[in-house]
Amino acid sequence: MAEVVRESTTVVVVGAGPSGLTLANLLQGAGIGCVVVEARSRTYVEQRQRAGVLDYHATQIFERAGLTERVIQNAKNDPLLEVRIDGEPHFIDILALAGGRGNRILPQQILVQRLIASLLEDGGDLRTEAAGVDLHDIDGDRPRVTYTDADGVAHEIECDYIAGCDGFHGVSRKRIPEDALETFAFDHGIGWFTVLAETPPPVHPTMGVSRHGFAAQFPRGPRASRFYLQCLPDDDLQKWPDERIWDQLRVRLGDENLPSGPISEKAVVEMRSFVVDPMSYGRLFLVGDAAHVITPMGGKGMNLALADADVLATAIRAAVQQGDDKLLGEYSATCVQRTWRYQEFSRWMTEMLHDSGDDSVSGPFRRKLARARLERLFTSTAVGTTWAEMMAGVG
Ligand code: RFL
Repeated sequence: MAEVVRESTTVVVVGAGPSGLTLANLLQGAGIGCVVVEARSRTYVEQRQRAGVLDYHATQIFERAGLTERVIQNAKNDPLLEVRIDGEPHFIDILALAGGRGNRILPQQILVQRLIASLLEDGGDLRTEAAGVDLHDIDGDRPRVTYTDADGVAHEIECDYIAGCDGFHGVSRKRIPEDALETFAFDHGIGWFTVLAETPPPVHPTMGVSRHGFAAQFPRGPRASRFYLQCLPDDDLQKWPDERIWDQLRVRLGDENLPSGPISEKAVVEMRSFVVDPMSYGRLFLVGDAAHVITPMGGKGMNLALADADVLATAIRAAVQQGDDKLLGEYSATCVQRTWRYQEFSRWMTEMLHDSGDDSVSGPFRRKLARARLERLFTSTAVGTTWAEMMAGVG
């Protein structure tokens, strides 16, 4: 029989996305042994473009851990959001309304690159290209993670805790007995067509509301923009040639001079939300997208993942260093509560910004309601503050 390399550590982190890498950095900084096991290559995870904004709450996680310089350096503040309603610009000052607690523009792939560099600089143990990752005895005292490395060598790592940071399609959640989890799923009934293009980023993140449907343009580094266009839930990529994309963006964003540029990615994003409760089982703790998926509206997916990682790191620290399991016992309830607050926020924005434009699905009455809601965002400081605090992740 082929030899199996048997190892032991305190925490095995499954998945090297934003949540797994943040958790690993926090544990390593606290002197807690951990091994990160990632199915993909380092190049792959470092190139994966998705989110672009680190909310204030997430910046504070790195600040408290003394990682600001390594992780957030040169990330610009993101003070204003522009909403173009029928072509008319309206600005909302997130920074001022949230009491100076500002978000930072930091593309997800840059965050991942920096977190990997930081982990390795301090001697962290990151194992990429791990095939057939599996979890065993998650409700026993010494759970195990097994995988085969790129040279075909089988590994078995015994540990105290497993952090399932392997995203929505990962293996961790699937190892929890189905009857131990309650699952909540919601289809928002719309689609978002997303395009990543080499087009100068907007001066401010911009959203367009009009009869033609919702659209948005967000910065992704100094030379690129991510665009979103409301579309049919089952829309066909073939029906979106480049010319139609640029025409629709110009109409919906009310900017006939919007420059076009080479498109490097086109995809239809499923506007679905998903939450499991509880987020833990035995010695397995689900973190980030493994436990909940939120639509991109409001930019909370990555930020919720980082918030979970922070809560779990603090709880593991208390358990390992003070023998106190209380926070670990509360991990799921703490994170699930936060998740629902932000699911509600994302849904609020989705309804407000879609229904107030194209009313072909929701009808004229709901369009008027949504417009009233949208107007209040700009006229009521109380509503603006609530909204800005949620954007900053402190609401
Ligand atoms: P990730 O990023 O999915 O990372 C999971 C990692 O686990 C690995 N993996 C495994 N490893 C070992 N064994 C297995 N069996 C494994 N299975 C999977 C994967 O290779 C991967 O490296 O989860 P994490 O860390 O929880 O982070 C979540 C965020 O990535 C996610 O919430 C955001 O990207 C969502 N999201 C956005 N979030 C925002 O905050 N703001 C945004 O503007 C935003 N825009 C987006 C988004 C997600 C998008 N897509 C493609 C889903 C835009 C898009 C288009």
